Amino acid sequence: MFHLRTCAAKLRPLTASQTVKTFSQNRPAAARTFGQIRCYTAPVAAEPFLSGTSSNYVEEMYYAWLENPKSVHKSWDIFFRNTNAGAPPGTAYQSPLPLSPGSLSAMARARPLVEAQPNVDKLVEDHLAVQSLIRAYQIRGHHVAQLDPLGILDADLDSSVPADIISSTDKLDLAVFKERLRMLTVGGFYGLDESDLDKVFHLPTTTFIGGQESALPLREIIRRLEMAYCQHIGVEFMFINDLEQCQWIRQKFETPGVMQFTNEEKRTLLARLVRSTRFEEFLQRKWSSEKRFGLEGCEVLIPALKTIIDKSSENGVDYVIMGMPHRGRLNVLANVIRKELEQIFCQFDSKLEAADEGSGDVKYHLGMYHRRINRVTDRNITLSLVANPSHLEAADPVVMGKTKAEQFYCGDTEGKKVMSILLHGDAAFAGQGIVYETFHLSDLPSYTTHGTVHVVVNNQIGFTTDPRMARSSPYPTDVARVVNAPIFHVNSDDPEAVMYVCKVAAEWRSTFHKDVVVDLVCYRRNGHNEMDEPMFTQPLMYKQIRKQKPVLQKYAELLVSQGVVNQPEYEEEISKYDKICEEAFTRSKDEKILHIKHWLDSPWPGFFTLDGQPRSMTCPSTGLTEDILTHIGNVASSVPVEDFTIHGGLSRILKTRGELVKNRTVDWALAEYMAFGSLLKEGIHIRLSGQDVERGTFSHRHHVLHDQNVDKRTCIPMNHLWPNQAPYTVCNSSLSEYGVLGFELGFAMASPNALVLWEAQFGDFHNTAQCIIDQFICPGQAKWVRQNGIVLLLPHGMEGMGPEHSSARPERFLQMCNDDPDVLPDLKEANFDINQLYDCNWVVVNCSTPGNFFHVLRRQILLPFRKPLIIFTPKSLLRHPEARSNFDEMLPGTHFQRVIPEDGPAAQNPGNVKRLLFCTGKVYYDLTRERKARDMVEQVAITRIEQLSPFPFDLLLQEVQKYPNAELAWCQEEHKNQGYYDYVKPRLRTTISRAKPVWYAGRDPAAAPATGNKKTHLTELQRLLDTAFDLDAFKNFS
Ligand SMILES: Cc1ncc(C[n+]2csc(CCOP(=O)(O)OP(=O)(O)O)c2C)c(N)n1
Repeated sequence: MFHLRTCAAKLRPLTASQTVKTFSQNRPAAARTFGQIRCYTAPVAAEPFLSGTSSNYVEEMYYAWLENPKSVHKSWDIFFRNTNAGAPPGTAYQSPLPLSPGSLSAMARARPLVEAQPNVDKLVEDHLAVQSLIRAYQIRGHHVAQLDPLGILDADLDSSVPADIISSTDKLDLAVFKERLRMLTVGGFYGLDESDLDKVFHLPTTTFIGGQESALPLREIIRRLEMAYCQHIGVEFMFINDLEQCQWIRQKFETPGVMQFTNEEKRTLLARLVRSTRFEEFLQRKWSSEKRFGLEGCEVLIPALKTIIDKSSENGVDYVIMGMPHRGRLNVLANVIRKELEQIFCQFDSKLEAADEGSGDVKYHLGMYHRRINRVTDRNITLSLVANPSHLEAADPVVMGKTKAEQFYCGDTEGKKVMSILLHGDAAFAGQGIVYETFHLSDLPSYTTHGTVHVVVNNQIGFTTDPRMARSSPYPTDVARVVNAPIFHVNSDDPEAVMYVCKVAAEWRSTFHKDVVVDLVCYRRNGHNEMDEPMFTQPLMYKQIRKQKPVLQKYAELLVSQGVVNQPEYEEEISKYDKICEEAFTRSKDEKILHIKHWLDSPWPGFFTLDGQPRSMTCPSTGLTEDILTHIGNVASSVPVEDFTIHGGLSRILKTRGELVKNRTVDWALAEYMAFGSLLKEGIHIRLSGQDVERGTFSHRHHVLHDQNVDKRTCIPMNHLWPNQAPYTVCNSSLSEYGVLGFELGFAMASPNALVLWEAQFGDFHNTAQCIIDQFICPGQAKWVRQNGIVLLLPHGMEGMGPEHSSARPERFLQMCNDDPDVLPDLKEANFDINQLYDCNWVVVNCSTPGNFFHVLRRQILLPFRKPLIIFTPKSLLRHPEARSNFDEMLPGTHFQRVIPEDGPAAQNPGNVKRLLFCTGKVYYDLTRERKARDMVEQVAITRIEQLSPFPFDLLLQEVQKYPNAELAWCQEEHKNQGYYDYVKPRLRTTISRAKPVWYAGRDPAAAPATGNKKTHLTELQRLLDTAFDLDAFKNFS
């Protein structure tokens, strides 16, 4: 019975008892956080006899009446019936008739206002219906929000109104509204009818539309839901499975009157719109035939971004890293980052000479870094816009990685100081898979940046493609739903609504530290660029656009009509900014030289000289003392914490490591350990990321030990090496190459004093990250004068594993090297090797010994500049008994060997050598084995090229000169059209002034990198070895 009472009390429409009862004690904890205690001012409170002191009595009467209407006095019975039937305020109560003779007949005359018997089932149903209705608006209200400023397309690509929403597109028109309600009633969806509109319903705790009220008439409930969810803001959030977060959003959008702005805020918004609009107009006037990818149609982006930044700055953020595509980029540089206008304008002058090295990039790709005072908060803020290629969305993970690094370096473990904002186009956001990959990094412990604010410039077109042909999802933003990010769609012709959602987005990020999306539904006033004719393909849309009043004009008129500004003030604001532009334009004509370095997104203060040059052009020895090697080796073969049980198999691995150390030897894993461990000692942060890198795909690394008895208890011995060492981060990534490599590239951008490595599971998987390699890593410095020392570890080698998992495609990396195959550099130049490294776009190596691997990793940091390093790493050599290095090869004074010359019997009597074989990587071990088997150690010399690019012309010339009677051959295990042959051959020929042929011993050309048949693999291998050691093999070709 008690249960019935409680339920009934909750679900029934408002009763007298509820007029005086506060429900705060019944609310869940989340509601306590957000809810205000409600005081009931619904119509029945107008009943004259109700007061606080009578509340308990009334309540008791009510419960008694619910159980049995006859148990209470007739007057109460009438009162409760009237109330439940929705009697107007003050009319529910009818005074009881006097108990006098004839009173029975009088009593009989005292009829309730509403005759019907109380029908609890109906009341419960009605109340449930209202709850469902509220929920329907929360879930689907955005589908009917008026988001398109042009009023022609539906932002969700669907013009229908959801069946469970009473609204229509003409929402506040009562006639339409009634019709809709009638339809829902006839269809039986809610079982409500028009007469219910004035009934008062108690509001559930999951809505804030009541404000101070806990109950409202249905008509008002609907009106408020419409105001919250169906105007110019469409809120998508009900997929979030966290009650607190949902309540937070509901409160932000449902609370009546929440979207209020002061006059000061409105004036600031207008001034920002003036700048945004007049900047584009200025460029259009001065350079009408230049591409600039203007913002016209989404001018509100500038105040939107500034609001996000203001609000974030207010919440403690002092560094914002941004990434964005072409649209509006110059405007963002000018009016958000505040790049000097003359620097932007002079980019339009094609006659300016570039002062910096490199090929440069078009103006709407360049990055920027600027520190200034935020005028609204009066706090310092640093803004950085990351340079990006044309490849849409490719910069997303890069921005995230850089943000993570900046957070890491300033100890901002919760993202309170550094944050990122990513801008997107609607077509690109929906179409590019990297967006999804980046979202999936957003909440991973080693990749999270604690929330990114995403802003979509949703101009409802992608170049010439209509959104109905560009995506299958209702909105372009649906991808964000996978990480439970709330999505705020907003009509960008309503600047105040835009400001509001931006404010909420920034607050969301600083409250929950999770991603959030602002979808600015706008239009593109011009073609894709200023030269394009949009009427070819979107005639109707552009007819409408031609009629569309610019948002600045609309908003200015509104503020003038509200008396917030007057016309002269508005015009003054415009001429003030126009003057700023004109003056900057005049100054820009004085610029004679274009400095791309002024457009650097990540300066490395102190690393270079003031002129941006390396501090030296030498590299110290990369060797280490025996003590250091031994210490690292010992830690690498132990468990440096107490009471930690590791797997038995791992104990054996560590024991073997210990024995290697005792024998002053290293294998691949130990060499890597020693390189990392020693750099950590020198204060260099190391970050190794990629799929399964913690253990290592080939189970050789084991940088994270797992306690076999305690769940999730781990130990990273590398972090137990030295008292004041730099931290070591090793992290298994999500199964993404594009996203994760982009992220690590961004991480490496932030500081030169970190060794950042990305390892592919197998080298061939790098091609799903090809865009990062092609657009950033290979040409990054040339385009953006920005160095980057990222290291790619790409397992590579033909081991009979089939076409996949074999080749890291060295030919592709080598084909992209910028050194000239036909020009022999000046080999006598001082520091030839370092100069070569300085001039190259990246370094490509394939080490055949662990010692050389150790040196090249250390050299990466000891060099006075940074270059990307591509390392083809071995698989079978990880455990090959000959692939070991002695400590002597790693002691002080030793270096990375670009070439490892023959040092066997052939080198003792070079004049007798008939053939000099050049090779790289693992095939060296096959060649030496075969040579020994054939007893040809005197006749054939084998020289390993460890650094393929930049090509070691100097050392190879020495090698060739040493064997005057030898014919030269290049041997590789890769197919002829792959591997290194096409890169090495012309360079070897240049080295020897084309005096001799360079023969080829290797597999035939092929489409696939390797055979899928193990036996064929071995046959092919034997054939290439036969060729390599058949001294007559090339006779017929001479
Ligand atoms: C990865 C990639 N594919 C294709 C292009 C060519 N492209 C340049 S802009 C554009 C349309 C982009 O549309 P949207 O993302 O909606 O941005 P908008 O130009 O409308 O602002 C296309 C297809 C590109 N830049 N990048």
